[in-house]
Amino acid sequence: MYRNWLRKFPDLPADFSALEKPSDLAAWELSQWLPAHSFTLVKEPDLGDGFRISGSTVTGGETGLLYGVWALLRHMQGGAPLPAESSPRYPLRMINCWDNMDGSVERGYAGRSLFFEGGEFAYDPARIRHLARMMASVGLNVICINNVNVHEPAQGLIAERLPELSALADLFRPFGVRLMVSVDFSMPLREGLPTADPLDPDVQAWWRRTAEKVYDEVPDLAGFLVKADSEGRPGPFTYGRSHADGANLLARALKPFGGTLVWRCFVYNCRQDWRDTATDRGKAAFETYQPLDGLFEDNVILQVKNGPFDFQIREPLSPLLLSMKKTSLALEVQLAQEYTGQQIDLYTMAPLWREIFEDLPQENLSAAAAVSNLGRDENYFGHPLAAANFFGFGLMSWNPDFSPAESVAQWIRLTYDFSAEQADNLKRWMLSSREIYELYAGQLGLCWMITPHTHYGPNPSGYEYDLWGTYHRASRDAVGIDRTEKGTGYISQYPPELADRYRDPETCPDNLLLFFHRLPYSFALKDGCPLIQRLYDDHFEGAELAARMERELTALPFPEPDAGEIARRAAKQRENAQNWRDVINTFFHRLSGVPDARGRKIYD
Ligand code: GCV
Repeated sequence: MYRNWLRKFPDLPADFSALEKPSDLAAWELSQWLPAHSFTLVKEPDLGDGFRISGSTVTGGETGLLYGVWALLRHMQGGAPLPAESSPRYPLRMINCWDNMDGSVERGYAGRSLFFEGGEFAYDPARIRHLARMMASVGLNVICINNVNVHEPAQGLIAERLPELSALADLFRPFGVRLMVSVDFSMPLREGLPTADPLDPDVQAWWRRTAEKVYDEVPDLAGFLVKADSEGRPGPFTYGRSHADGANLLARALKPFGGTLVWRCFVYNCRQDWRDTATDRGKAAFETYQPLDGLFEDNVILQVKNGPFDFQIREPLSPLLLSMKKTSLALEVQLAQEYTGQQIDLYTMAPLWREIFEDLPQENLSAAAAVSNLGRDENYFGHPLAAANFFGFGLMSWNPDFSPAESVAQWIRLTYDFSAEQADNLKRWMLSSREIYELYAGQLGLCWMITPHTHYGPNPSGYEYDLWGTYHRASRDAVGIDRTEKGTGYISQYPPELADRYRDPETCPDNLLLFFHRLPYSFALKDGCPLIQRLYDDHFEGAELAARMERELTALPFPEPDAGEIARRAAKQRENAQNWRDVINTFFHRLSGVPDARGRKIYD
């Protein structure tokens, strides 16, 4: 079996009868590596996920022992610095799978579902255990197995499918990984009630009974995840109720069992008229949730995407993450490279998360969630190097101060037997891959130049006259959207210091300029370069770098099957980058009529 960064570790045993809990597994992992007597494991339940390593003793809670052992193993095998003690910043470190029970994966780029096929549970227990081991090795502790768009028969996961859910939970349990399920807000209707109104006593009783049955079968279920009133999903708005009413309904049902209700804040009008320039989709989440701050039960976590839109190449931090002082929050990022090359183009995310975490107040952030990039492909991730995103997310949701460079270096050392020079070369390309992608696929904070629906490849007018609220409004003279108070007013959702910084194009960082401002093509950027010239230059440079990256990556001695997978993807990325360059440059050239100052080829 393909083992990713665990390839140098021994196989898991076939018989798990003696490995029921994380501390058992901690002892087993250690015994494979070190003579049994050289390390002692001491359980100190109060430490929970945390651990201490001193001399030849690892002390930790039930799960802490397993994380402590993995810290030790990553140190020995991957050269990671060994902490004397450590505990995670966020109690919940979650992977959100968007897997459907028909076996498809929404926005999945690594094959079909690892859990489902043909409307049924269908998995290889050995692969599930391996996935759980990968999660444990980097401190991840929750996996939501089904799509937030809950299509039948997935509603049944909390009804007639409970025994199967329980069997899957058993596989994850020894690794300290708890299951979560996405549930449909209108579930009571499916079960014969006339309404799903959160204030209806019968509906409340129905959810309480359901939670009881669920926890009878899966006593350590982490909780429910809900996408409501979003992109056609049912929700409390149908009944004229608020999202606090909706979330609290489920939270109260889960509370007696210690369950958490994770409620996504991806709510916006997806039927906008492009002619309406006053409505700004970016404002929607803040407008819906900020007035509800303080009204949620204490086992509710509001899960907020990192930016106000939808995992675009560059977005500012969502103002909602900066403004909910009395509510627990989860940061949601996307490992699946929906808008960032779909696990064909190389796009290493740790530098992006560093920026996000740097700006994020930590006080009420209690969880980090990542939309999964997993699938049934042999290597789980499609692009072999996309595994580093899963790995890095684990390390950075344990410790958001973790260095992106160290996370990538550690992953390379664990995964490949490279010389220091080869490893450095790979690390350099991985760490610059995000900027390279940004150069050719969307710079200066310009969003939505992508092909609608598939979200792959350039199509600068594709979303422009559509109903999704996704516009760049490029014209003959100018491009971008004025989001200051003179425009849509989005900027006023930020705390004053940040709003001041973004408001003035002179102080707004260039990489977000067209997100916040509508500017003429002649506008001089910080280095004096006219905006239109920067658009051209970046696209030429991005395509050149993608070509160079292909040459250098394919010169590295990757083992098979990685070598072939990487070469195929790097060649496709080179073609993609050229296509983006030509389509976007021609688009702006036709609009503006401004020639490239350096006389390079732009198609008419
Ligand atoms: C799961 C975007 C994606 C959808 C996804 C949605 C979400 O709109 O394109 O596929 O649905 O985000 O995050 O809920």
